[in-house]
Amino acid sequence: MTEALDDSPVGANSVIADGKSFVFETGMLPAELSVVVPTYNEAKNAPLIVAALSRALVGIRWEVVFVDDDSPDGTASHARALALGDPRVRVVHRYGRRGLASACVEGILATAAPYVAIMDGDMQHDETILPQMLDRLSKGDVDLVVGSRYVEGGGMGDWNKRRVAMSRFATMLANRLTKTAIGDPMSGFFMIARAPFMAALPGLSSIGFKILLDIAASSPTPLRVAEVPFTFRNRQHGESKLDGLVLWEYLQLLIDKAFGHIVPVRFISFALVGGSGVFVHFFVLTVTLETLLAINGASLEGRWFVIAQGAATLVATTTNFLLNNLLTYRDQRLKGAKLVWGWITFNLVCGFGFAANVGVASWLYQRHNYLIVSALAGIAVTTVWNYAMSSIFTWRKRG
Ligand SMILES: Nc1nc2c(ncn2[C@@H]2O[C@H](COP(=O)(O)OP(=O)(O)O)[C@@H](O)[C@H]2O)c(=O)[nH]1
Ligand SMILES: [Mg+2]
Repeated sequence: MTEALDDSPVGANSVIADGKSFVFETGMLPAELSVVVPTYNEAKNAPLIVAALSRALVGIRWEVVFVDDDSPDGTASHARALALGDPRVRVVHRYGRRGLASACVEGILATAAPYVAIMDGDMQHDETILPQMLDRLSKGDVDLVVGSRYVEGGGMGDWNKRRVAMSRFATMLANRLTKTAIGDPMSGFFMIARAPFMAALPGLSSIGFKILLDIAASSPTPLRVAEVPFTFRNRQHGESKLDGLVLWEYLQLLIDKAFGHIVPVRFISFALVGGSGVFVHFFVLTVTLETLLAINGASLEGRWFVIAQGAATLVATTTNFLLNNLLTYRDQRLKGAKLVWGWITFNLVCGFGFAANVGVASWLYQRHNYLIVSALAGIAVTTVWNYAMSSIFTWRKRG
């Protein structure tokens, strides 16, 4: 491959990327369009996707990048088998991590194509509009083309009323946040040029499942947007991965976009869970103490308190651990034996955190005598300590 000189012909065997024209040997042309497909348990759908793209993208140099989070149904190895028969198929296999948005980002970063589309791996998105999207985008006057369910001609398939209403509400919130007029900023089906994506990259939260919203909100300049309507189809095989907690993920994304530059959203989540632990603690403490006193009478009250306090601490630490595993570290959720080991390290971390709490609070109290200030300082130190240490020892990122 050689970089084209100004006077060299730009024809079918050349590609323009980063403002430069590259000329290729015929038969070695790289993709101009990369379709990034995040997958989790889509083994049966993967071949359908490849076949559908082959039909829809005749005359376009395309590739598909499946980004699979080590699906239990073996989607990644199915996709690799497809890739052995068709060089346009590529696979990014992630291990020990989950997340739709981060999968899309890594898929886009794994290709050199000047135009990238994001499309679901369950055949719900209508691949036949991809050529129209590419046509629109390659004119160069827009950064982004959204496959939109709301503009005229678009449709929702057979979504139920509640889901449509929820989606419209989320859309309204999103438009406020991005200050970009996208008819359907919640759409998971869109095509973007490389440069505007790279510009948004440093600001991305990569939390949850609304990657388009994330990109639009992170772009340093408002994205120039066009929309192409499509009708949402029904999922071909398998089931939806988006459960009740997607609302929580959406909230996390909004919080990160609003306050993420001040404090990490994970810390906010960790602190909120910690706050819930206080209620759990007092509830268990009261119930245990009342029960012990009712059974044994008021004698030895001091000893019953120690037992009740110990039980409350253990239960509250456990609920904190489980909630953090579910909410704060949803993308790195521990399971099975790792869950047990995580619980042990979390207890150890919190044990030291508790010692630090008492130490700092009593030190301050002895010097200044401000009860509430001392207590709050102790709590703050513990929260930061527990957060930092559990992120290292309990939910350490596997690289
Ligand atoms: N890599 C990856 N893909 C995911 C994850 N969760 C969902 N997906 C994929 O994202 C797409 C949309 O998810 P889906 O469950 O169909 O959501 P729904 O259409 O809103 O019900 C599908 O292709 C899923 O396989 C994830 O954690 N990691
Ligand atoms: Mg789907």
